[in-house]
Amino acid sequence: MPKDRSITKQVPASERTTCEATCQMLEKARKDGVVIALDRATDMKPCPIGVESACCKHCYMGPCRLNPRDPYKKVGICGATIDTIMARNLGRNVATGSASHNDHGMHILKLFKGIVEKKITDFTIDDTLKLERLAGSLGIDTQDREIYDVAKDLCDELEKTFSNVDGEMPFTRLAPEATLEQWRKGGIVPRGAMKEVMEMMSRTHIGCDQDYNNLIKQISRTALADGWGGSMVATELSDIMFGTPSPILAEVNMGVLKEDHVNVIVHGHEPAMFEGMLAAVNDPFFIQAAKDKGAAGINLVGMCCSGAEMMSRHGVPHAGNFSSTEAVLVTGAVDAMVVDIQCIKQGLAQVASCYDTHLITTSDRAHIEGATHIEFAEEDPRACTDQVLTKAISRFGSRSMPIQIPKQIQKGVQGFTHEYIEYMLGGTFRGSYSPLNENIINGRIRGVAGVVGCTNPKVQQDYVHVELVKELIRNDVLVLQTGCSQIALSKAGFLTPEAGALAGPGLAEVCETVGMPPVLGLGSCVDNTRILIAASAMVRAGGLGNSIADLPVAGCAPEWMSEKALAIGQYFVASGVYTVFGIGFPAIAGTRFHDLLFNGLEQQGYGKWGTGKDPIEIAKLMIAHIDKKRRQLGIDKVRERTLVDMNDRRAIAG
Ligand code: NFS
Ligand code: SF4
Repeated sequence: MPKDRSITKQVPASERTTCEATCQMLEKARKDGVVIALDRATDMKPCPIGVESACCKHCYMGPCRLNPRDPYKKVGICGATIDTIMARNLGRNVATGSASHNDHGMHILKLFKGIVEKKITDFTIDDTLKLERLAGSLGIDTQDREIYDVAKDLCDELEKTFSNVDGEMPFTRLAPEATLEQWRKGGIVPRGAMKEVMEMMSRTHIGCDQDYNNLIKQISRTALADGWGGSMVATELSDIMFGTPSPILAEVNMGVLKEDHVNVIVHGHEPAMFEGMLAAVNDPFFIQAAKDKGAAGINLVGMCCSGAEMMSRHGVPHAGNFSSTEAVLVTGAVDAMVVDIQCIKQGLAQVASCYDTHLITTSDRAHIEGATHIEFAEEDPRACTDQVLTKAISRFGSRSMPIQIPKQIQKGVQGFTHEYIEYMLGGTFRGSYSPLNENIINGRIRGVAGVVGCTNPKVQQDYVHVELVKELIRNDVLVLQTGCSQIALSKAGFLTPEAGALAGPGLAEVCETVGMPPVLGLGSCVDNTRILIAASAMVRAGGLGNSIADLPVAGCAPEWMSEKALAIGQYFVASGVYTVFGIGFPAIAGTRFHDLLFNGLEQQGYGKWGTGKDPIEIAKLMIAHIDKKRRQLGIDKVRERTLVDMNDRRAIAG
């Protein structure tokens, strides 16, 4: 394999990350002469034209580069304007992101179908209650029927998510009526995911759709086909097959690795392989095999999104988020890292080879040069998992590397869902979103924010996530989290009821009464759909307007990097949510397309985009939006009164 070229620029490791464990491993990597993304990012100068999406390579007359400082001075050789170019670029980003989540969702559906048809026997239906509830919500008859018959109908219905060429995608029925009407009026109700992604690609070919006002419709439709499509299928069916999470205590950060155990990390996005690994590591045969080599046992640990899912469902420990995946190998303690699809850095292969770790790819859709490929098939999971364990155990037996495991470890409550929020706030007998709405209306909770998404080595790892969430809860904003952001806050200790003390007086009171953290972790990135369903439930519970766009809520991906993040951002915007991206946004401020995204869409009745770099600045934008929505709902005054009352009471008590 070609060696990583050495880098020329370096800054102190502590400037690259606020995660202590990752920092120690970055320092060790440098000593060991190993280069990881956190250092490569310092050395890489991003293209100033590309960073603002001012170039096009959709045909070979170009690539055409426009001047981001004077974007209307030139057009592409075909005559494409800067607005067309930026819209087409965003369209293709969103198409890729939506394709990724829909590909994931299709695989989950295929597994579900295999179970229903009894062709797959290693997995089963775990949550029959959720199955019936979901089927019922889609209009499938569940009365006095065999569970497998209901499941079969659900399969057929959900298949339309991907294969429809017209009509409306099944899960769009779960959106509030006014939101769905808004989509209908705008001509953006998604039909089938394959249709939307294909049309997005076709419309962005040279010489096709060249009006950004028309392109944005397909961009939204393709994004909605992700949020209300493949991602939602993935989450809902994963819950049905592997169990709907409920709050569970789990450990996070590199300290979860154990020197005296065989350490196996699973890093990726599809839960089936991870579930298969979990079954295999509990097999007495392998536990004995590990002991025969002198290990105390086998330690299965997750990373990134499937890690977040396994942590939520089963309390499997989690070693860290996207920016820590190379760093964790530097410990020398990882006997095997098993990966599947998405967000797997190719750089892992080089780092793994330096530390004698087995890097094993398992998906037919994602090989990595230099890694060992052991394909995972749902029909026979053990064929893959057993080979992985055999390799890991043998590597433990012949460990030659010095091992250094950072001590950092943090306990937190994981595994919240929209179902659990309903139950937790509403109580066993009257599970409902009304108490949440009441607390919003009376001002104890100012609003709700979704803080989600990646880490990006362009900025100090976890810094923007943590500082932003701190500021939001301080201002009585309840925070919902997923993905790598949730891991950042877990590491920082915010997913504990004790963190309620860091919240503003209103939110702190609610947290104390209910016994919940001010920051609720909902799982992986596809689980962002839990936020969509929670928002829809809030609308239905009443008192906060008719559509998602009316709610005092806002979203943010503070350290985003992936095309999936853009697809998610756009489906939140199209669903009515103000969505702020940290780091930057691939469009030039001051252009017409930028104005459409950051302003025009809201005027049309959707949400809108925002961007900011500093966490406090981002928090201010989100809170200002929440306050604007409170004003429009006529509940702004109540909050002022409530908080005065609170202070008065405290003064009296003190
Ligand atoms: Ni989401 Fe998960 Fe992390 Fe970002 Fe990647 S792992 S799907 S894309 S980096 S949150
Ligand atoms: Fe240039 Fe137009 Fe070709 Fe894009 S499509 S590369 S703007 S000529």
